[in-house]
Amino acid sequence: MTAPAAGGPPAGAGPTDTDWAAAVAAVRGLPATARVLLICHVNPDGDALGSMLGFGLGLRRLGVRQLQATFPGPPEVPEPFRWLPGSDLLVPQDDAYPDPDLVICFDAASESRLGDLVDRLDKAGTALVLDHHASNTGFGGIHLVDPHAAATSVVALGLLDRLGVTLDAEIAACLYVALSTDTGSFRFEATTPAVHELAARLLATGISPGEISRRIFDTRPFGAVRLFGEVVGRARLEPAAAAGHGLVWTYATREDLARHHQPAYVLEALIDSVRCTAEADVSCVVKQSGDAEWAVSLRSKGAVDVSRVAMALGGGGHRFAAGFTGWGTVDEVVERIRTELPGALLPT
Ligand SMILES: [Mn+2]
Repeated sequence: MTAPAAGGPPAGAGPTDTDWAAAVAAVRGLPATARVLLICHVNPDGDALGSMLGFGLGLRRLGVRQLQATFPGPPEVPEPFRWLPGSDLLVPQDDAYPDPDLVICFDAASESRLGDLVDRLDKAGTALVLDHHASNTGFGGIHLVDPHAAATSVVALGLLDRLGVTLDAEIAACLYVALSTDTGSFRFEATTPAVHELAARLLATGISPGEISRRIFDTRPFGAVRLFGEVVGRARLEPAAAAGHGLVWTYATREDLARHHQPAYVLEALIDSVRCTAEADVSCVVKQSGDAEWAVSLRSKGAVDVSRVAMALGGGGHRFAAGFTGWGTVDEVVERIRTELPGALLPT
């Protein structure tokens, strides 16, 4: 895991006036010929893509002409997000400016989430980081990291406002996708009054929350429905784990995906089908990402700080939603989680 860089944000504190001013100056000071590259984390989710593309549309409104957006790995955007306004900004990572004047990074807690794009941070004239993970390692040059923000899109809109960009329906659709995915459709603890006030601002542009929700949460191929049936059917409940708070977990292999002809992104929603288990505070989904490599998602209902578990195992995230990459067999990965759980109990 990357050590916190000197000058990184102190844990828990949001951006200062100085940080905001530096970010505004970095954008306003761009010459007309500047090349701006927007990047986000690997396996981009609604917040990563929505914040990045919504902000990109804002930059376009400000007159930035040489503008690209990209993310590490294969360039395919998960089907539920392909309609997002601003998707024409996306380029495959190999086509992204090798040495942009400004790089802006969205929703990535550490450089390890940026894959091969991490070199752009070093080669860019200025690197601006927008994020909301408390575990953010402080990489990059200018930090707008607010651990109290429900989504990176909250930070993105804060910067767009300070840049004088007028919110329109296209920008709002992107930011609404980001906000609604990271708050679990406004169900999670992070859904503060400020979140609803922000949602109201976005909805006031005329976007349709019903249509957006249907597209991103409620539309899946039938093969994904069958796949979920199998994978949820093999879930295991361990009531004694986490000092009696309980653990429920399941796993999905690449073979499971192939058998049902499904792309990996459909498994993003799997954790929601598992975490409803009443008898477990902690839920876990282990998804195969390589021969002996697994992408692990962790959720907690409040008794356990799963970001501590994830950080102990090389990942990061939020107190009640975190993840890491595990190696070995499924049983080995789950055993490591079991071992970390008692040390991650929150005070009652
Ligand atoms: Mn996020």
